[in-house]
Amino acid sequence: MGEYIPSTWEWVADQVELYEGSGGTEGTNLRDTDMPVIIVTNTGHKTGAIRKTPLMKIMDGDRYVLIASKGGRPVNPHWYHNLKADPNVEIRDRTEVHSVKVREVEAGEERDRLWGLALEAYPPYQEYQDKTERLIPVFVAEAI
Ligand code: F42
Repeated sequence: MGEYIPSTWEWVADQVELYEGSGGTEGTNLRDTDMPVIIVTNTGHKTGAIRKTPLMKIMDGDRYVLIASKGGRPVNPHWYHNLKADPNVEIRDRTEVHSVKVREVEAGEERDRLWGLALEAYPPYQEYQDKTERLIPVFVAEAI
């Protein structure tokens, strides 16, 4: 693993610093909301750098669901490519850190069900999907 390179989006890098710096006791919600956030530690597939990506906390039972929405921008987030290259990531959920293996859930029944759970937890995902041609990728994380 390389060294940690913070997100180029300052508000994101700031949230990671507060979340991790407080051992998962502060900065654990989406700013100005009470919606819980997790942090996915992944490996940059080009740089080998450690990347830390806050995402909304979406659960399917005891499995985490990761939504590569990037606010509905036309291209997938960089972290999407990192997870495809190396699905072994760590998920920090407040004070707990889980080692998991993620897999992308292709279009179909399972994805529809998971997308429904995502919308329940964070309705703006639908606005993001309406903004872009790309089908927003859905990952499910299974404990190793
Ligand atoms: N993003 C989501 O997609 N879904 C969410 O549910 C979500 C929730 C959320 C909650 C709180 C918060 O603070 C942020 C939240 N975000 C959410 C934003 C998320 O954390 C990411 O910032 C966002 O999805 C964009 O991801 P990104 O990986 O495109 O990040 C950019 C800004 C970035 O860091 N780019 C780096 C750069 O230097 O430009 C490169 C990052 C990288 O991983 N590079 C790879 C490498 O090898 O190091 C190469 C990757 C490649 O493209 O091949």
